[in-house]
Amino acid sequence: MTPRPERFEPPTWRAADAPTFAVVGKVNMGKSAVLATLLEEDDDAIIRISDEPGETTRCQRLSLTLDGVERLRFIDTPGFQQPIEALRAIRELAARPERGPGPGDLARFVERYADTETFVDECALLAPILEGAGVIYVVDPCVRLHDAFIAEIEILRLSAGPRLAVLNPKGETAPAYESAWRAELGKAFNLVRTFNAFAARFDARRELLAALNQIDERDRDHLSDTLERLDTEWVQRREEAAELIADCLARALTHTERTSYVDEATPETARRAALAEAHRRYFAAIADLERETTDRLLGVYRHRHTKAHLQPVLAEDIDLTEADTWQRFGLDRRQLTFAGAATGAAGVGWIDIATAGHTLGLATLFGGGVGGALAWFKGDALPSLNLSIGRRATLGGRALTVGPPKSPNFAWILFDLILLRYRAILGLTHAERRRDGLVAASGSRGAAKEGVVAQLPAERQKRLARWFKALAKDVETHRSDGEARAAIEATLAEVERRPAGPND
Ligand SMILES: Nc1nc2c(ncn2[C@@H]2O[C@H](COP(=O)(O)OP(=O)(O)O)[C@@H](O)[C@H]2O)c(=O)[nH]1
Ligand SMILES: [Mg+2]
Repeated sequence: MTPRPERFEPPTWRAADAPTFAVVGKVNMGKSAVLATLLEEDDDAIIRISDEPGETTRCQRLSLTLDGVERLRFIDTPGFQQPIEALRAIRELAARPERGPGPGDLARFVERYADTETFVDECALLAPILEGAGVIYVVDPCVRLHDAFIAEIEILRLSAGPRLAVLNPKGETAPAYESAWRAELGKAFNLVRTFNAFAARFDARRELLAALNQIDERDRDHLSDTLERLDTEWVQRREEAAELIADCLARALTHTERTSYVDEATPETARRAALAEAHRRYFAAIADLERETTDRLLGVYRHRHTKAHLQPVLAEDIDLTEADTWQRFGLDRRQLTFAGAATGAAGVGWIDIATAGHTLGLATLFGGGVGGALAWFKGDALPSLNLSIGRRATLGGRALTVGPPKSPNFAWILFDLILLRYRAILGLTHAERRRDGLVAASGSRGAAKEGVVAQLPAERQKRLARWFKALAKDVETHRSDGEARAAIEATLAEVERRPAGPND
């Protein structure tokens, strides 16, 4: 007997201990995108999402892993190429044609064509289903329901396992054909759910997994347990995020830059130059810290390929005293509210900086080459950052320390900015791969303008204000403060409930 060609050996797609689902549908409906978002996989090398039809030519195994254990398995498939012809072939092969095709005829179809060059994709996508995998059928309800789709649905109806249909609307507007799709899908699927691969956040992911539980009676306990673990892991991530943010604040609020200068013939000139350099370094260090924290938060939420980039560099001639400058950033001076009310606001300069920070990101403001951040802060007309400055004489010269800012608002500005970053991170999906980096808080309006901290309960504001003060006095003793950590965590939970708007 001649050995069978390799592709005849059926691989075992189904996992012994993890419920398995084949993700099927026409090419380009967003099957891979749905899986990328559902499984939080942003790596092109692992899940390829592409406009080019037919890029996926083989089935691919992907897992939902929690605590290092595969809990659910998904098979990404190439998708249907010739559903109408395939359905005709299945009907022709039907054991009892007078009754129409039955479940056994799917196997007959694969057996007949697996060895040929015909229906290659259909055979590939049916293989895991014939092994008993459930079906997740992905369609775009913005696309008209035509005969080829009806043939796909008819083929999938013959499968024996649980079947879920997922509407992934790719268009911007309300899906034009949703009701037609739902009516047709209702005949062949246990459940129909909407899941927008480019918009789904944690709740939507959880709902889709819960839908699997509803349709898959075989594995109900396992799926319930999986959902519980998913929730636990989500809380752990928030705890980790709170720790990173607390650490960033503690470091930023106590950071200083040292410099020295020599008392030469023109000591005042030397002093100014040294001071300017120390200011520049101070702002650069804070911007780095903010960027580093944002990158680590992206990591906590499994965004391995998105980085916190700088915003586009501002024009050097920007002048915060000009009304049209404010308008350029969508700001109205009268609306400039800030947590200052609760924390004892400093002068107008502070409000200016707070707002500019929200809008542009501290990284831009401090690190973005705005003639050095000093262009923003020097001169009476412009806001002043007012860093603490220490001086002492050294051998043959003087030493200077710069930072931290004197105003208590600095902590709130930073905290607010990080919260906006956090919100933007939670709004990212793993399917929509933003290689241009996280652009949160850029030119934002609406909620971002008011910020988050201004709306915190007064009790929590007070608790955090006490912590900020304590840090400034003695960072080592107060760095890990359980209550402050809990206040940050509670704030993160609230931010998660307020989704980022389209402009945030
Ligand atoms: N706007 C938008 N585009 C999507 C969505 N899902 C997928 N796409 C795009 O549609 C194309 C095909 O997606 P892909 O997941 O590769 O489809 P597949 O062939 O079914 O796996 C890609 O260009 C995706 O970026 C979505 O929810 N919204
Ligand atoms: Mg694909």
